[in-house]
Amino acid sequence: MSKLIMVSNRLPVKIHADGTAERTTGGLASALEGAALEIEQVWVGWPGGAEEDFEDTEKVRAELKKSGVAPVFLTQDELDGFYEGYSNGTLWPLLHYMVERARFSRDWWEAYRQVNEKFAEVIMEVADEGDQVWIHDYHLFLVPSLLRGQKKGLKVGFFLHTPFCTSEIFRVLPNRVELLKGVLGADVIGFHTYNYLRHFRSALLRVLGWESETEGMWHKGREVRMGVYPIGHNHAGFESVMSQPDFPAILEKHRQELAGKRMILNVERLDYTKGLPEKLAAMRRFLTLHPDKRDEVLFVLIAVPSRQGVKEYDLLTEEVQREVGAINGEFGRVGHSPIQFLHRGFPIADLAAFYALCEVCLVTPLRDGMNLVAKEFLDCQRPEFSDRPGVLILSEFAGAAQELSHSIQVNPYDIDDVAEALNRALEMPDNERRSRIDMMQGRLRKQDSGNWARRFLKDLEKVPDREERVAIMEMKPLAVQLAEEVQAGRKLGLFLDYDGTLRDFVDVPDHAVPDPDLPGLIRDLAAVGNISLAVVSGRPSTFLEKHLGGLGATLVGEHGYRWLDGGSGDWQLFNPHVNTEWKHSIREHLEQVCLLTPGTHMEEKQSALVWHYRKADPEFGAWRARGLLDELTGMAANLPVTVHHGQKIVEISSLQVSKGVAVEHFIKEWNCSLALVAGDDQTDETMIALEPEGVEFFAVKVGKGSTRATYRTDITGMRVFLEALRDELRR
Ligand code: GDG
Repeated sequence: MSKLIMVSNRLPVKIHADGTAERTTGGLASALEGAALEIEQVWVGWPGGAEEDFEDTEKVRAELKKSGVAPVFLTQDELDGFYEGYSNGTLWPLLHYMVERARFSRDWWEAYRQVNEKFAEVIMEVADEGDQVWIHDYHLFLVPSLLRGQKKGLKVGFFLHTPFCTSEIFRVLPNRVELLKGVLGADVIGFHTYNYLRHFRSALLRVLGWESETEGMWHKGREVRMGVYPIGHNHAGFESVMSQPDFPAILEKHRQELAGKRMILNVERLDYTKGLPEKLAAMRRFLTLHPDKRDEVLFVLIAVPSRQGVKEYDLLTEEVQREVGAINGEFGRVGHSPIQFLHRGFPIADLAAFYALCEVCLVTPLRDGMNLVAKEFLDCQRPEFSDRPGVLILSEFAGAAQELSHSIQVNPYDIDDVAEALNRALEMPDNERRSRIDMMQGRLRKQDSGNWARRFLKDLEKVPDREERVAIMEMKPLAVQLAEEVQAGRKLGLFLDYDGTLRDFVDVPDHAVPDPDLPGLIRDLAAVGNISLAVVSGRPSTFLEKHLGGLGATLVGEHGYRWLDGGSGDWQLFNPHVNTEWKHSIREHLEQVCLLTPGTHMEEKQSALVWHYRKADPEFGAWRARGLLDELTGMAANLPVTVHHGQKIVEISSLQVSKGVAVEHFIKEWNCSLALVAGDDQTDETMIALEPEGVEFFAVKVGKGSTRATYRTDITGMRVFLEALRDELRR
C-alpha cells in the first residue's frame, strides 16, 4: 500500500522541554484531517528551533516517529540563510510584488539549496516505491526535482500558498532558472488562482524559453500537470467550536465587551504584505470624514506576532503601535478609543466569536495568496449569533477576491476608496448584507480545506504509476523484436531525424552538437551487417558532416535535398533540377520580417529559406510567426513550395524536396524489408506517412503533437530504444 508524505517547512508538532513531542493541528493538518483520506500519512518538515538547541535529536526523532513524523533538523546557520534569509528575505517579498524589500545573497541561496537537499534526503529515507509526496510552498521550490531520478517512482505534487508574481518580477531573482526547474520535478503543480498559474507559465516561457499549455507541459518524458486549487478554510474546525456548549458564553462575553459599539474587525499575521499601515491610513481618513461615526465604531485589530526578532517586522510593529496611538490620541475621548490593537493570538473560539459579532470585516492585504480570514468570517456569520449581518471588505489583490465576488472589493493602496467602502458597509441595509453573505457562504462551506486537499490529492493520484509511465514510452519490446528479425537475416533501414529526436533543442542551434554517447551509438548500429542507417535532418550539410560524418551512417541534409553516402565522400543531390526561382520573392519578404522582429534571422539553404525566431521575445516571435504563416499562404499559393511551422522556425522549402522522398529512395536502394522512421516535427511526417510496398514499416513520433505514427516516445525513450537494439544485437 502506498502512503502520503506531506512535506512542509514547519511541522505540525510541538516539542516539549523534556524531549517528548505532540502533534498539533495547523492549517494543513486540519485540511488533511478534513479530507478524511484512507491512506497512511507521514509528515516531513522542520520541528522548530535550532538543531544545536536540542539535547538529544535522536530521542526527538524516535518520539516523532511514533506519530508518523520525520523531522528535518536545521542548524542556526541553516535557519539564518535558508529560512530568515532566502525564504523570507528574498522569495516572500518578491512573490508578493515587493521587489524593493527583497534582498539577495549568494550565501542565502547556498543555504536554501542545501536545506532543500536535506529535505529531499529525509523524504527519500521514508519514501517507498509508488508513494505520493505533497510538497508545500516557496521554501521548498527545489525539492520536487531533487526527488526525480531516485528510482522510486514517486508521485510528486507541489502547491504554492503564496501568489506567483508576474514573470517580469520573477525574472529579477538571480536563481530564477534553478527555481523553475526545481518545481518542474513535480507531476502536479497547484496554485490558488488562474492568474498565478498564468504568471508561472509566462515565467517558464520568458525565463526558460519553454512553452506550456494551461493544463501543463511535457518535460523530460513526463507530463507535468498544472492546476488551480483555491484553498478553503477549516469549516469543520469552526463548526466544531461554535457548537461547543461553552460557545454562547464566549460570544456573550465579547458582546458585553463591545458595549453596543459597531465592531470593524481586522485579523492577520503581522506582516507587511497584509498592509496594516495602509489600513490605518484608511481608518484615519474615515474618522476624519465621518465625525458622527467616531463614537459608534470600534476598530479591533488582531495582529498575531510574526517573525519576531527580524528587524523589518519589529519596525513594522513599532510603526503600527505609533500610528494606533496617534489616531486614538486624535479621535478618542474619555471612555472610548476608536482603535484597539491586540498584538497576540486568540483561541479559535474567541476568533469565531469576533467574526460572528463584527459588523465589518476589513481584509485588505496589499497581496495575499488566498486569505483565509475572509472565508472564516463569512462562515461564522450566522443569524443566531448576531441580529445584524456583517459586511466583508476585501482587497482585490487577495487571491480570495476571485471567489468572493459579493464582497465590497477595494484597492488597498487607494486610501479614499477603502475609507468610502467602510462607510458604505456601515450604511448597507441588513437585507443586502444577508443576501451577499448567503451568496458566498454556501459555496465556501462545501469548498473547505478538506475538500481542497481531497481535490489536489485526487489529481496527484491520477498521475500514472511508474509501470504505466514506462509503458507509454516503452520502446524496448520493439527493439527486441527488430533485433530478432535482423538476426534472422532481414534488412532494416533506420531513418532518424536529428534535432528533437536524437538531440534535445537548445537556445543556439549550433550548440546542439551530439552528446558524447551518440556518435558511438550511431557507429555501432551502422556497422551491423543487416542495418542501414540514415540521419535525416533539416540541417545544412556542413553541420551534419562535421558532427556525424565518418560514422558509417548516411547523412541526409536540408530536409532531403542532399545526401552523403555512408557519411563520407561527396554530397549528392536527389534532384539537381529543383526549381528555386521562388526564393527571390520570399527572401525579400523574410528580410523585412527580420528587420521588424528583433532577435530573428533568415537562413538560406539550397532548396529552402528558414526564418528563425528562437531568440526573439517568445510571445512577439510566436505572434509574428502566425502573421507570417498567413501571409505566406497567400504568397506561396502558386509557388512550388511547402510552408512548415516548426520549433521556433518557419521554413519555406521546395515541393520537390522532402524527407519522405529521400527515405522512399533509400528503402528501395537498400532493399529494406523492414524500416523504422523516427521524428518529432511536421517535416518528419512526410516520412512517417510513407506506406512503402512490401516493407514492414514502423513510424515513431518523438514528443507531443499530432502524428500518423503508431509509436510515440520522447528523446530519452528513443535513446533507450537505440541502445537496446544495439545491445540485443550484441548478445
Ligand atoms: C498563507 C498565505 C494563504 C489569525 N489570527 C489568529 C488565528 N489566525 C489564523 C486565521 C487564518 C490564518 O491564521 C491566516 O491565514 P491567511 O490565509 O490569512 O494568511 P497566511 O498565514 O499568510 O497564509 C495565504 C494561506 O497561506 C493558505 O494557503 O491563504 O495567502 O499567505 O486561518 O484564522 N488563529 C487563531 N488565533 C488568532 O488569533 N487561532
